[in-house]
Amino acid sequence: MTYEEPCKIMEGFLEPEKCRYIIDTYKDMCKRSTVVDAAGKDVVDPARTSSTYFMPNDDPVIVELRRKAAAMAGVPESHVEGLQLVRYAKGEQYKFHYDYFDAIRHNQREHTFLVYLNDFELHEGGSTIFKSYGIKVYPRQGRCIWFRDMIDGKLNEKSLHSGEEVLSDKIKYAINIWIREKPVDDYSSIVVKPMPAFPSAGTTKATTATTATTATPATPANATATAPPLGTLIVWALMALVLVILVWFGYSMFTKGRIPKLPTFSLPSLSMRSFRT
Ligand SMILES: O=C(O)CCC(=O)C(=O)O
Repeated sequence: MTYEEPCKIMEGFLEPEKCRYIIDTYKDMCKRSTVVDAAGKDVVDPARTSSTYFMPNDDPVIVELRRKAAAMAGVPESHVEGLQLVRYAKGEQYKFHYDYFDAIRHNQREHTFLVYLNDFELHEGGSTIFKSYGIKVYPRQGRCIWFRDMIDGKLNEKSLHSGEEVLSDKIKYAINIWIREKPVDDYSSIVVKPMPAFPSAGTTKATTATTATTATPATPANATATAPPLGTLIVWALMALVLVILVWFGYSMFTKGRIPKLPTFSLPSLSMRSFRT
């Protein structure tokens, strides 16, 4: 099966009993959804009011879904992110957005597979709307939409989409399967690890365009200056001493052709008389 523009809609991507299993097993794990902000940080945002949960990769149903999506996209399974269960109650939605990142450009999302786990009728809301494509897809149990976040190495701006507000008392459930350009566990290419003394990425405030132009102090305010331990200082001092002696010996051999004479120290001669009583 191959991808076709603008997006591919596949019925029966996941069997009904597996859809039911995912809902029953993981629905209570969902917490308020976040979005990735311009600095690459997960933040709560009024644009996305659903709840979500990243499901375990070793669940056999999840394993099967990961393999299936990776095979269709023609990439190794390592490019698939953790699968995210999405849950919308009445009044919840996800306004128009892209699935690709603004901040993380070196391992972008290339594909999205959105799998619906239950049915919604026209009057119940909960559809997925693609503005540029003029498409509104309603949830059907097991239906999957596959769309491209990148095409030919470029961000696909036509992939702008929204999760329409749920209008009924029914809960909408779906699974996000996002596939990246590179293996997802290659964290070294995604996150630059902070030095131990520096604040961790999770506690850093997002930098706005205005503050970004102000000079950055050479040392972060809350970096702690730690002196090397005493043992290290002693080893350094001994190594410096050995180095001085070697240079001195080398210099003497080179200029005088012999090893240097060690300085002699003579104690002042003590008068016996001073011991007399
Ligand atoms: O719920 C939907 O229909 C869309 C979900 C979505 O766009 C997302 O979670 O990124």
